[in-house]
Amino acid sequence: MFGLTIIKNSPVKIVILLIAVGSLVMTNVFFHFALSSNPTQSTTVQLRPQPNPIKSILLWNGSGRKEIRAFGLGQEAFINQNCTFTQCYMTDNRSEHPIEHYDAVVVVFNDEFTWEDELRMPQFKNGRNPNQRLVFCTQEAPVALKAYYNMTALSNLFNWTMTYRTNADIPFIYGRITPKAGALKPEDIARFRVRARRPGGPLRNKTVAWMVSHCDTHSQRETYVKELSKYIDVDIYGGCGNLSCALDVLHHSDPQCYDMLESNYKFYLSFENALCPDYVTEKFFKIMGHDILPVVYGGADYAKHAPAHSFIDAGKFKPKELAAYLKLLDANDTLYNEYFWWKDHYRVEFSVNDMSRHGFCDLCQKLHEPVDYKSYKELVSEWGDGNKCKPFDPSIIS
Ligand SMILES: *[C@@H]1O[C@H](CO)[C@@H](O)[C@H](O)[C@H]1NC(C)=O
Ligand SMILES: *[C@@H]1O[C@H](CO)[C@@H](O)[C@H](O)[C@H]1NC(C)=O
Ligand SMILES: *[C@@H]1O[C@H](CO)[C@@H](O)[C@H](O)[C@H]1NC(C)=O
Ligand SMILES: *[C@@H]1O[C@H](CO)[C@@H](O)[C@H](O)[C@H]1NC(C)=O
Ligand SMILES: *[C@@H]1O[C@H](CO)[C@@H](O)[C@H](O)[C@H]1NC(C)=O
Ligand SMILES: *[C@@H]1O[C@H](CO)[C@@H](O)[C@H](O)[C@H]1NC(C)=O
Ligand SMILES: *[C@@H]1O[C@H](CO)[C@@H](O)[C@H](O)[C@H]1NC(C)=O
Ligand SMILES: CC(=O)N[C@H]1CO[C@H](CO)[C@@H](O)[C@@H]1O
Repeated sequence: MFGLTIIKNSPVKIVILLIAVGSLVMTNVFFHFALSSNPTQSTTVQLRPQPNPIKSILLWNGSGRKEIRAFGLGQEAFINQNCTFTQCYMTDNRSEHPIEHYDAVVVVFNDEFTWEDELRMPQFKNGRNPNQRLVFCTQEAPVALKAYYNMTALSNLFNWTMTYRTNADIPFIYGRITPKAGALKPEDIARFRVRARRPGGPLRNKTVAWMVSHCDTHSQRETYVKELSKYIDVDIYGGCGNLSCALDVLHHSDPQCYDMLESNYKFYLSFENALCPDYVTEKFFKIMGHDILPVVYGGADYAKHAPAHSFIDAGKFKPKELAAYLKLLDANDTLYNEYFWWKDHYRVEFSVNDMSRHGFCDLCQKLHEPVDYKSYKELVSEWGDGNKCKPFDPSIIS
């Protein structure tokens, strides 16, 4: 858990707060006019101040990254993305207003930033605006960030987290698998599983595929796969193997690659590069969106992210046992097909657009909730040296 400080409001503080909030509401209303280029609209709003003034968000950095860029900027982005709350305005232009002006400042943390400017934290020359939220935003695992940031130096700075963690203030997750029509009852699930056993489905004569570009990882998935491939054929695509399916394979974004996988292979290795709590990425969700059975290896509790009996957890097997189990499923369509029982009853979201839309729509909504003071005393215990990522367990291959 993060060191969490909720500032309790004494009655006197509440009065001060109300005055502060009141004046801020006015400032925001006028800021709203400033944004509007339509003079008649400004006049109307001036006479009838809106109950929900526009909340302003500064994207401090990272606006060039695809998972951020996918959302867009301005207020139009919130409207075009069909957010429930559209009364927000987002910019990545640090010169538009002094930093303390914004209701939220989003700082993106990433391990692919190369310029010093991308890694630099905002400076508050005029002091912090006590009502402003500084948002720690990342989709990376702590072990990836460690080399780039000194998390110890980021104490008492951030108010909210926007990450893939289940305890994030604003969920920024790689995908979601949701029932199409309400929760399913256990008896429905049992019935669907029996029905899924029927023969059919594509005839595929290859077993295991893996697309991978990072060959030396914290999770040492490569060690597991090396052992696994002694017992079953594993076709490796991308930078770490000798197969390739499209130029774009490194970015896992070419749809043709997925069509190729789907028509040739029965299993796909959705192996994460780090074994960290809740860290389950598009490597899993994207495969769940296709007709191929994922074998997972990661630090998340996958049962929280996907229906029962919809994936195979490599962490529960030694490589040799896993190979034997995959061969059993390969030889028995009844058993293999059962893993697809859920397909007609759930919707899978896995795209960068979905991730971005949910994240920023939720951020806007949360900015409209009553002010609840919160700040992270430290980030080290979750995102720095104290992170809960597990090292590779060598006993799994012995
Ligand atoms: C928003 O809704 C409109 C109308 O239903 C639809 O055409 C559009 O694709 C939606 N946009 C997104 C990003 O979902
Ligand atoms: C950023 O905002 C400043 C001040 O409004 C403006 O002069 C400048 O042109 C903007 N930059 C971009 C890239 O839009
Ligand atoms: C990280 O920041 C802390 C606190 O500001 C400082 O004491 C420490 O020396 C820094 N560590 C490194 C490696 O720079
Ligand atoms: C696998 O199927 C492909 C066509 O789908 C076929 O060309 C190939 O010969 C088959 N390989 C084996 C070993 O059966
Ligand atoms: C790819 O590598 C594997 C083992 O490393 C080898 O058995 C296989 O023949 C290679 N395939 C090609 C097409 O070079
Ligand atoms: C496949 O597995 C099912 C369920 O365990 C079993 O009833 C069936 O006999 C198996 N089929 C073959 C061909 O082994
Ligand atoms: C955000 O965190 C800062 C630093 O801890 C704090 O001073 C400020 O009151 C917090 N603001 C909100 C709205 O929680
Ligand atoms: C990667 C990225 O988007 N970096 C941006 C961080 O924010 C500054 C200020 O808006 C931009 O100049 C960088 O390009």
